[in-house]
Parts: sequence; C-alpha cells; structure tokens
Amino acid sequence: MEESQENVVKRGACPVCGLTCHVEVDLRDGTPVRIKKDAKSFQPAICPRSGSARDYHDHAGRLNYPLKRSGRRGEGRWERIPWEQAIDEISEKLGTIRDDYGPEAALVAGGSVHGAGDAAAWRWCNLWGTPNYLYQGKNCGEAEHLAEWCVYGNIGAPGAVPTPGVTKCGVIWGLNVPVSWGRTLWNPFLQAIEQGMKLIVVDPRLSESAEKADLWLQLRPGTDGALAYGMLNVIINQGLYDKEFVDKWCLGFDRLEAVVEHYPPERVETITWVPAEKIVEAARLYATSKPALLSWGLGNSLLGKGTMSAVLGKCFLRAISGNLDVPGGHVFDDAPENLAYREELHWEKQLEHPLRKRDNVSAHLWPIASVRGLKLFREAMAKVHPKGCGPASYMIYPAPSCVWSAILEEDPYPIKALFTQGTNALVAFANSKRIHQALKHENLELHVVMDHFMTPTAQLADYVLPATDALERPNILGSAMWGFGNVYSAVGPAVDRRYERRDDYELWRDLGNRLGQEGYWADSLEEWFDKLLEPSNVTFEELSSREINWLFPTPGARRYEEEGFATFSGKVELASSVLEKLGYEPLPDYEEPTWSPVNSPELAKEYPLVLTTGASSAYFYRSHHKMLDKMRRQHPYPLLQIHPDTAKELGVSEGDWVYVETPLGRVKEKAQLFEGIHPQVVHADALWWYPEEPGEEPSLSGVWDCTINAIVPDDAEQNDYAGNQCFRALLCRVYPADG
Ligand SMILES: Nc1nc2c(c(=O)[nH]1)N[C@H]1C(S)=C(S)[C@@H](COP(=O)(O)OP(=O)(O)OC[C@H]3O[C@@H](n4cnc5c(=O)[nH]c(N)nc54)[C@H](O)[C@@H]3O)O[C@H]1N2
Ligand SMILES: Nc1nc2c(c(=O)[nH]1)N[C@H]1C(S)=C(S)[C@@H](COP(=O)(O)OP(=O)(O)OC[C@H]3O[C@@H](n4cnc5c(=O)[nH]c(N)nc54)[C@H](O)[C@@H]3O)O[C@H]1N2
Ligand code: SF4
Ligand SMILES: [Mo]
Repeated sequence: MEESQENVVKRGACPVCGLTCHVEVDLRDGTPVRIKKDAKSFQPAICPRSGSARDYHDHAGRLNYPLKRSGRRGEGRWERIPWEQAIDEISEKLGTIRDDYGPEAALVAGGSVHGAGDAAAWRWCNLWGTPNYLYQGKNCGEAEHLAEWCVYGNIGAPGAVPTPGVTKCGVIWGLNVPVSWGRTLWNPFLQAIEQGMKLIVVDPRLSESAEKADLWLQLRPGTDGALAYGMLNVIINQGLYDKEFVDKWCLGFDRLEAVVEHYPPERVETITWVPAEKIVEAARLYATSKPALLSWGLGNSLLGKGTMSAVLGKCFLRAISGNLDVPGGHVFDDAPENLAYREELHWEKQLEHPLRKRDNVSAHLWPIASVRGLKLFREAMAKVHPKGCGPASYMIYPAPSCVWSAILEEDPYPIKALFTQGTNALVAFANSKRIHQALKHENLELHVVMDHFMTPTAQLADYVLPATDALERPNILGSAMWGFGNVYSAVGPAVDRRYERRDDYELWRDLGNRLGQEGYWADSLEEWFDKLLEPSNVTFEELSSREINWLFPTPGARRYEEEGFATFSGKVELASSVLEKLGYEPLPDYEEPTWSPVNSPELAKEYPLVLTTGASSAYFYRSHHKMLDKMRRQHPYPLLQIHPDTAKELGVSEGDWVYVETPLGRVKEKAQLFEGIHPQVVHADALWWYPEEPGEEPSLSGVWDCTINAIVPDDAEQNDYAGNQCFRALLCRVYPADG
C-alpha cells in the first residue's frame, strides 16, 4: 500500500478564509496532508487560522450534498436531492416569482470577500434585472468608499500601506492592521516605523496597532467625526494646510472653514474624551510630516449617525494636507486595469435593464446607495474613469433594514426569493430577531443557502447547497473580484473536488442558463477567468503556472494633474455636488450616534456603558470558524472587554459570564478585564454562534444566547447616510450572569 502512494506538492489557495493566501499543499494520493506557506509568494507569512486548513477542508460538519427541507423551516429535517433537481426546482420557482412580482423580488445576500462567486452573483443579478443584492460590503466600509467617491472620485485601498523610508507619518484610524490584515500589510508599517515614520492610532481600545503608536487617541466610540473636525480646525487655524494644493485643486474650502470653526480642541475634548493637547499634537504631526498616510478603517464606518462626518472628515484631512495621490501618502486604488471586470459584470445592464422598473428597496431613504446614485457617480466620473469605477457593486447594495421590511411588510415592494451565499445573515446583520421573523415568514417564498457549513441561517432555508472551498477551485485574488487593488493572482485548484460540492459560480451559471441568460456564461470558472484576464493577454492556466503568478499595476501618482479628479468639477469637492444633487447636506456637521450619553441621556441612565462590537479576532474571520477546535481552544467563547475598575464596581471578575443588555434584550459573554479600554466603554465580540449546540429551533446553534446582533437595533434612524447599520456606537448595561 505504502509504495503505491504518490507524493506531490502543488500550489493552491488557503481555504480557511476569503483572503485566499497562497499556499503549498503536500498531497498524498490526491489528499492534502500538509499545507504551508508558498515559498515563492511575496506574502511574508500566513496567519494562525491557516493551521486549520486541513480541518476546514475535511471537517465533519462540511456540507457535501444538496439538501431540501422536508419539515417546517428550522425544524432540522432534510432530504438529500440531486443537483439537477435543486436547479430545476429553484429556477422554476424563480421564474414564477419574476412573472408575479418582477425581477426586483429576488435578492442575493453575501458576506465578506469570498472570491469569484460574489462577482458571479452580482453579474447574475445585473442580467436578471434586480438591483437588490446585499453583500457585507454594505456594513463593511461602504460608507468610507462612498465618501471618497463624493469628495475626490477615487478610493485609497482598504489595505493601504506606508512606503518605508518615504512615508513620514502614518495614521491608523479605526483599523487594526496586525489582526485584520496580518503580516503582509503590518510588516511595511513596522519597517516604516524603523525608518522613522511616526504612528498615530485612533481607536477606543489599546489595540495591537495602538501598542506601537507614538500617539494614541483613545476616543469615545462614535465621535470620530468630531475628532476629525477638531484636527481640521487646528490645521486650518495654524495655517498648516497645503495652500497651493487647496487653491488649485479644492472647491468649498471656505465652507469647510465655516463648519470646523465650531470644533476648537477644547470643545472636541468634551465630545470625544480625547485631551485637547493630544488633538493639537496629532493635527500638527499629521499636517507637517509629509507624505502622510491616513488609513481606511471599519471602526469609523459603523457609527450610525456618527459615520458621515467621520468618513468625510478623513477625506478632508487627506485633501487639505496635500496627501492625495502622492507616493507614500494616500495612493489611489484605481479600478482594475488588467481584468475585464466591469464589462463582465454588466453594470450597464443594471443601469437600464428592460425588465427592471424599480430601484433597490432602500433607494427612497438612502439614494446614495442605489442605481440612481450609481448613475450620478458614473456621470461625475465619466471623464477620468470612462468605464466607471471599480467596486461599483457597493453603490447599489440596499440597506439591510429595508430588506427585512420588504419581506415582512412588502414595503416598499415585496422580496419573495432570497439567496444567501456565504453569509450567516442571522448573526451578521443587526436585529437578529427581525431577521429570524423574515426568514421564517410565509411571504418569503424561496430561500436558498449556499455555504460550507450548516449555519443557523442555513437551518431556516428551503434548499441548502454545498460550496467548494479555495483549495478545490481555481482562484483569482478575492479583492480583485470585488474591484479593489489592481493586483491579481491566479492559483489552484490544488486538489480534486470532494463529494458533490460545486463552485458558487456554477449556481449562477446554471440558473442563468435556465432563465434567459444563455450565451452569457462560460462553462467553467477557468473559462470565465480567461475572459476576465483577456486584457492582460494571459490565460488563467498560463498565469497560474508562472513562478510569479501575480499581476501588479503600473505604479502612478498625481494623475489628477493631467486628468483632474473624478468629480463633476474635476476638483476635490469639499462640499460634494453628488451629495447635494441627491438631497444630502454637502458638507454636514458632526452628528451624535442615536444612542449616546449626549444624544439620549435618559437611555444612558439605564444603559450607562458605551458599547462597541465586533473588532476582528485573530482566530476567526467574522462569522466563520466557530467549529474549528484549534481556534476555539484559543478563543472558546465570546469575550466582553471591560475596564478592571468598572468590572470591580459591578462585582465581575476575569472569566465570569456576564449579561450584556440593551433595550432589545440580553446575551451572555465572558468578561475579559482590559486596562486598555475606557472605564465607561465595553467591547463585545460579535458574530458568534455555537456549532456544538443543536442546530434546529429553538436553539439554532445557541444564537439567542451569544449573538450580539440579537440586541443591536436596525431602525432606520440608527443607520448612517448610506443605510449601513450601527454596530460600534451603542449603549448597554453589564451585570453578572449565572452559569
Ligand atoms: N483575523 C481577522 N481578520 C479580519 C476579519 C476577522 O474577522 N478576523 N474580518 C475582515 C473583515 S470582513 C473586515 S471588514 C476587516 C475589518 O478590519 P478593521 O478595519 O481592522 O476593523 P476591526 O478590527 O473590526 O476594527 C478596527 C478597530 O476599530 C476599533 N473601533 C471600535 N469602535 C470604534 C470607533 O468608534 N471609532 C474608531 N476610530 N475605532 C473604533 C476597534 O477597537 C478595532 O481595534 O478585517 C478583515 N480581516
Ligand atoms: N455586531 C457586528 N456585526 C457585524 C460586524 C461588526 O463589526 N459588529 N461586522 C460586519 C462585517 S464587516 C462583515 S464583513 C460581516 C460578515 O459576516 P457574514 O456576512 O456572516 O460573512 P462571512 O463571515 O464572510 O461568511 C459567512 C459564511 O460564508 C461561508 N463561506 C465561506 N467561504 C465560502 C465560499 O467560498 N462560498 C460559500 N457559498 N460560502 C462560504 C462561511 O462558512 C460562513 O458561514 O459581519 C458584519 N456584522
Ligand atoms: S488570512 Fe485567511 S486565507 Fe490567509 S492564511 Fe489566514 S486563514 Fe488562510
Ligand atoms: Mo467586513
């Protein structure tokens, strides 16, 4: 037996999360026995989760066959069916729904980046005529990208890094690089610090990034906008801004001056709890150390009413300090130049689809994230980006709160068919109880889940379909498939597919071919990749077999000097004309989050602690990985970070179970005493579920005990200017729990 076994080493992508880092796989008779870093990849290291790659790929809980519900939703009774039957039944039902309610009655929901399946789903929606596709891009930084589009018509990469030796100051704002982005992006920060870069970190917690900072601004969660305006106040009043750039390239400087005049550092201290002298020091350091990088960050994007001034304020700081599109500063992340991404996704069809009569279900409330908004951005950007900007999908995601209303109340119109592909929606969006109602409601005529595992969301579906992982399918880097980064890599599959798992792409291909999209879909994912890579004159096979299987963009900077900025005026618009045309305040004041000690003092008497949730953990990727033993040994339960003084007052010790309660109810987490958090602030782990608990109702894998989103509100008035939910600026009370 032993002699007949064949050992081979193949390159592939790590299956554990959507970042699809490159790995080398030792195979014995086609079975992966060891997975390690690809020595030829420029990525310096792989993360602790990759140690579970084999476990993830082979896990006993993996979905391997299509299932059809045989009991009531949530009852846990399933029948195994062939793929052909699943596709036949789903496409027939979809056809009826389109005839009865229009194409907009179908909605696709997805999670964080999962590669080609995401882009294939958007493409299917565009060809089908629904503007209702909701990916976690919605709650995951959309607000900041839209702000950048409004102000200067381009975006900085979410994973922007300093250039060691060039960047003089780095500001990590609402971001935790070493945990969220790993060594690949953290190493350049460490090297830059070694070569003299000063680091400022804006975070309510002493994060792993903040530990390395020269200056840590520990603000009250949700007050980022006030802090940004305070820094702008200092920079303008002390004459530290780049006058030449402002004169030549910025419109609306006088309006900016008039707004930030009301934010002197002393007042900003009372709002943000950051000492005035630190605000002044940070403003001076940022404005006088050039070039300087000011990061993207999720921490400043999930603040509800606090978000808009936070994300615009960061854009203003980058602009007036003269750091836009300069090497070592805020380098622009242009739309993909190698990949035929936009054409292949058929945004044009979305803009004018013959069957589509309505905009997305939240366009009436948040027009910036709608087809109407997308059209306006396209117009504004036409000269600089004739093909439109990269991650345009962001612009049409509807607000999740409205999706559940469209199912439950058919308001503003019905959603009847739901696909959840790669999102554990029940735990990932706010107000799990309302999502639960929507997913169980008879108004929802079809719910299809495609995933790797039987999640609590999948338990509520009509059909559950098994997806391949990155080890067993071909991959182009996930961020490129979302239109980010201009960097492509081609790798895999490293192993044969197992059981009846299929590529997410194939679901859309098959439904498309059954429902009028014949001729639009390549037979396989590889062939689709070939079409996408055509502009680079390389096939997927060729690129993936090169020693350096990456394509990098041509470096460029200050392109605006020739072409202008991608806005209506061709200038940086400090008062945005896109916002104005859509009926928003073009240069808004700072607004308090809905629940805050300042905005809702009565509520704060009952719920005295400021609650922020969901900062990344090294051992999990959002809602993933709770079933991986190695990860659970490191981080067995959801943790509540709380200051030791506050814990003492509440009679709570390290490791105690505590209740975290809001007006929506309570969940249990384990107390983690942490000096690096303000005594009046707590941080709760989010996106938890217990795969070891019964999957069916009423437990649904323990979600009601542990999912923070069960107690996070999703009312329209909590949302930000694009309809994103508020996860990071809430109020709660904490007390000891039994058991
Ligand atoms: N290991 C790991 N990596 C991940 C993920 C993961 O789950 N695990 N998730 C991935 C995904 S989907 C995303 S979107 C990114 C997110 O990556 P990041 O942008 O790094 O976001 P978070 O880690 O969620 O939060 C960053 C920091 O924001 C701080 N924060 C909390 N509230 C506030 C506030 O009000 N203001 C400010 N300024 N900061 C605040 C938190 O304390 C935290 O340290 O990471 C990706 N990478
Ligand atoms: N309270 C609170 N809530 C939050 C956040 C927060 O900070 N606080 N953060 C938000 C953010 S930034 C995000 S990104 C979301 C993420 O939360 P989710 O929307 O749940 O997204 P993911 O964790 O990316 O993936 C969920 C599912 O995708 C499955 N999956 C993985 N790979 C594939 C694949 O290739 N194909 C298929 N079909 N399925 C796959 C996994 O098994 C998992 O069940 O949560 C958001 N929710
Ligand atoms: S970041 Fe994700 S893909 Fe990369 S090594 Fe870690 S688990 Fe694997
Ligand atoms: Mo995210």
